[in-house]
Amino acid sequence: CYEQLEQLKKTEVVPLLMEWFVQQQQIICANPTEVAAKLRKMVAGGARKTVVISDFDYTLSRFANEKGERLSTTHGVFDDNVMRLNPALGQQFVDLKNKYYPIEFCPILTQEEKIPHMEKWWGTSHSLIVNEKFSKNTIEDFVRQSRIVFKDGAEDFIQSLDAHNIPLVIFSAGIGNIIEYFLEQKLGAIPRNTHFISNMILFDEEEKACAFSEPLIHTFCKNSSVIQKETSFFHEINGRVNVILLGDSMGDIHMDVGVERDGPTLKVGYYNGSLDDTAALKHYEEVYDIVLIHDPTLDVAQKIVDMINSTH
Ligand code: MG7
Ligand code: MG
Repeated sequence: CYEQLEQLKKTEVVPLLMEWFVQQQQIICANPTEVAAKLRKMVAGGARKTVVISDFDYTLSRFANEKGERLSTTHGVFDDNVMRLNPALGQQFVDLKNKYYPIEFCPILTQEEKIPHMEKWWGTSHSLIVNEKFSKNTIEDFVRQSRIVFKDGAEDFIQSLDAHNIPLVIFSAGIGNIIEYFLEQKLGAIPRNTHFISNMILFDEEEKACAFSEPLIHTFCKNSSVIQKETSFFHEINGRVNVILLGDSMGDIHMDVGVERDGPTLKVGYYNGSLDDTAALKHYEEVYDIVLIHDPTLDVAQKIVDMINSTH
């Protein structure tokens, strides 16, 4: 009975957070009862039972700057920098993007129809990188000069997860090395709690790009099929039954399926599309527990994590 009372006290903070959600215009929560139930379980479990699985491009990183100009994805780092150094090659990257980006977000094609195109896009783009034998140093420089920008509060969010020993799995169909270099440049080092499931550029002994890791991860295969269970961090997330999932695309909603457990996944989705596209927005509301409209911050995820931490 005493224990039950303690649990109850801990979960008393949930209604306060729910109230805050309701007050924020950019937050849509289609089923508040379900969200509150998930949050209560997460608060009761505490930091020890929690893992954060997050996308990187346009989730931890910003979609647009204050002027509304689109910022860069991890792959986009090559479009911009190569255009500057070798316009003919740069144009090839840009042509690929102009051809395949509309297919990725086409509302008519099914995922099955899109997959071969995505494989072609990633495959061609990775071949260009490998054929050019970019060096590790050059790529680090590209990242330094890139238009990848952290969302407001992302640094603090990552550091606070580390401080509370909550693992952060960055699950990205982008390029993992670019994320690593970006974190090193912004945070000084990669926090111990942070792990990557992504496409990694492999370097030869002269530190020149020579291949990409397998299996290839594109937008529509971000699920257990590409997660290697033997990865060293898997023991670390074992027993962490409560998942906070952060994403911005429809391809991000199954990032938790590789983790075996019976706890809840709270899905927080950034919607970067047009507000006029009511069908797309509705779809986001159906698949994500909490939808954040054009939100350039990590405030919501931070508040959830703070709440989980504060009660233990
Ligand atoms: N994305 C995927 N590829 C490319 C590329 O070659 N260039 C650019 N600019 N973007 C690319 O993080 C995954 C996101 O990265 C984009 C091969 C896709 O739009 C994908 O959603
Ligand atoms: Mg993304």
